[in-house]
This record gives sequence, C-alpha cells and structure tokens, in this order.
Amino acid sequence: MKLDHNHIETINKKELSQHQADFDFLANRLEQKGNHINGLIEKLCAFQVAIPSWALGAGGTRFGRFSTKGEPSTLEQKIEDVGLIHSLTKTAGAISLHIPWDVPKDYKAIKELADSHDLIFDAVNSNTFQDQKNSPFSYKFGSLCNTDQKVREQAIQHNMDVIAIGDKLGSKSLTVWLADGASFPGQHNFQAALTNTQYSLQSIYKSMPQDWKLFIEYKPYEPNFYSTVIQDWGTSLMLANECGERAYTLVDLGHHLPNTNIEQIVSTLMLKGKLGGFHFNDSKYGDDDLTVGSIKPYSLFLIFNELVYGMENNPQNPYPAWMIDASHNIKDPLEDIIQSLEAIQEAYAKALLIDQNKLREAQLNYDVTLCQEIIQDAFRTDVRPLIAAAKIRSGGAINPIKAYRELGLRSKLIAKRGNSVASGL
Ligand code: AOS
Ligand code: ZN
Ligand code: ZN
Ligand code: ZN
Repeated sequence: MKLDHNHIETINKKELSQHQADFDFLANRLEQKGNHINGLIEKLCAFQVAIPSWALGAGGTRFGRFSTKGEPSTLEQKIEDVGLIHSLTKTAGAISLHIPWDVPKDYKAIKELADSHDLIFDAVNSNTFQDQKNSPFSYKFGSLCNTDQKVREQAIQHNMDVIAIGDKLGSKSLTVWLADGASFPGQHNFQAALTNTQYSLQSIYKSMPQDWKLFIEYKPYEPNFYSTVIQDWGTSLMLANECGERAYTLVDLGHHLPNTNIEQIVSTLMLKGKLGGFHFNDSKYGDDDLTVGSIKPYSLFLIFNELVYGMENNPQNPYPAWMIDASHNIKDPLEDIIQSLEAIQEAYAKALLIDQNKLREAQLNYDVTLCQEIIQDAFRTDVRPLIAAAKIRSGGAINPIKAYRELGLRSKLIAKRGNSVASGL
C-alpha cells in the first residue's frame, strides 16, 4: 500500500489558509529576532529519523499485548508501514532492522521496495538477548560477557552475521544492546564480565567493513535487576575507546536512572567525538518507551540544545544516527510514531531558535537570569507552523495525524491484512 501524493495535497488544501496566517505571524516574529526562516525550514526538512522494524505493531508488557489489527507480519509490510509514515511526515526516511526478526529473503527485492518508498537502511540491530532456534548455546547467563567461551563465540558470530546482512542492504552501522548482567549480588565477577565483553566487542569491531560504525548502547537495569555489564555512558565510552575510532556510544533516552542530566552526557560525548547513535523515547520511571515528548518535553528540548550545539561546533563528532525506540501498548503504533516524529521536530526547531551568540555573551557576563530567558524564550515559542512549512515544502501533510485519520489508513490496513499481529517481539 502506498499513498498517492494527490490525496495529501487535497487534505492540505483545507488547512492551507489557516496555516498561512499562523506561519506569517511566526515568520514575522522570528525574522525580527534575527532568525533566517528559510535556513530553519531547510534544516527541518533534512532531519530524518529511522523507524525500527519492531515498533510497527502493538508492543507488549509482561502482562499482555493488545493488537491494533492490520499489523505488518512480513518485512515487506513493515517497510510499507514506514513508507506510509514517511509520506505523511517526510521525516522518517530510514528503517532500522532487527536480526533475526527481519532477515530478508530476497535482498534485491527488499532494497527496491525500500527505495520505492524513499527509505534507506540505517543501523542493524543484533539480538543476543533471546535464544534463537537452532542455536546450540543459551544466553540465559549472558552473551558477550559469558564465562563460557563457546557462548561468547556464538554471540560474536551472530553479530558478524548481522553485519553481513546489513552490508547487503547498504547499512553502515551495527547497534549492540546487551541484556547481559546479573540479577543477584555475587552472581557475577564484575571484572570478568566486563573484560569478556570488551574482548567480544573488539572481535566484532575488527570484523566490520572499514566504512562501518559500531554503536554500543548502555542501560542501567532490566532485564537484569542487580547489575548490567554496560550500565552507563562511561562504561560504553570506555568500551568504544578500547574498540577503536569507529566505535561510539549510543544514548537511549530511557536508559538512565531518574533525574540523570542526559543533556550533559550528550554534550560530553560530542565534545569527545563519541556520540554515534540516538534512541528517542520518553519515560517517567524507567525504560518506559513512551511516545517522544509525551512526559518531559522540556528535557527533550534541552537535550536538543546540546545536540544542535554539538552538530555546529564539534566536527570531531560524526553526524549521529537518529532512531525512535518506543513501544506502543494502547495507541495505534503508526499514530504513536507520527506523534514521536512531531515531538522530535518540535524540540529540534526550538533548539535551533536559541540565539547562541547572545547566550554566550550572557554566560560570559555571568547573567544567569538572561541565560534562562534566552533558553526559555525559544522553548516557549510555538514552532508548529514552521514544522508544517517544512512538511509542505517536502510534500508531506500539514497535520500528519489528521491526514492519517482522514485517509482511513488503519481501516485500509485492516481490510488488506486482516487481524494480523506484528511478527517479532
Ligand atoms: C532495549 O532496552 C534497547 O532499548 C534496545 O535498543 C532495543 O529496544 C532492543 O534492542 C530491540 O531490539
Ligand atoms: Zn534502545
Ligand atoms: Zn530500551
Ligand atoms: Zn526504551
């Protein structure tokens, strides 16, 4: 299923005059403040976020799973879903695959399909947190950290297989998230677990093609509740440094203990040229994987302030790989992803409004009040007309959620696919 651009245009027409009025008002205010509207719109158009192949169906908790129906059951259908999201938002130009849940059968056909939806393949994700059919060894007591060399070798080989699959699709990076850890004190020798993990990551790193990057994700707890081997950004950074130049830390917004200053972590990593990947989501308590911007939009904005600063001032840091890593228990997953994309664009646009020169001057003058005024003036600006203008320019919908509903896309998917439930998790 593919969206006809004319249908989006027809829906946009109904919104156009109101949009124009809102946009003119905002553009006028921003130009007066010294912003260049065209440059802002161009940056918003260029900002693309990968959608993970596992986020297109209803997620589950350990208590149950409620399907939205019409969910994609094949990789082809998952690509179709991301294609729909991208047609409406024009900000989801990439898909991130999870192996083994999404191993392509016909690589050429899959590449062509993605291409026809204007999608590229971003980072591929390995899975050593579940036992795979036909695998001789279990990951019950860890994968890359395991005390048994045979288990480690199996996990290393799996990562190599994932790299080979990604390579055939044009991916250029591997994301490693490990569930490895201990649930009880005394279970692990911490030093042995860390050392094994380091050696395993080093072998995976060495096996990557020369133009590939390795992203090392960290997480303080879950599924292990006493310790995680790669528990925080410091451990991830240390391991990335032990691997080499093309190994980086990946920040997942949900992988921090409450009240952690994530924007400061982002800033430090970019200064050191080591922020490689990013997983967007939101949370109140832990790794809640809620819609981006649904709980702490101000934190998201402060994080974007550091990302924008880093992108402009840290040539030592590569352009990060952006991905949404959220899970949808009660909303239509496609609507939920669209809301996340909107929140990301909003935080990005607001961060772009911050007058960096004025802020630096205020900082040097120790004018703390003015520093806060400058930051919050940007945050309080309603930038939605700017985002809509970017959508219009790139051929998306002024209001993607409204368009998704008016076009009856979920009913169409259900009509085509029936009550199917997404494969994967
Ligand atoms: C798990 O908590 C991590 O966020 C992972 O990035 C991801 O959700 C998982 O790897 C799915 O494959
Ligand atoms: Zn993640
Ligand atoms: Zn997570
Ligand atoms: Zn998460």
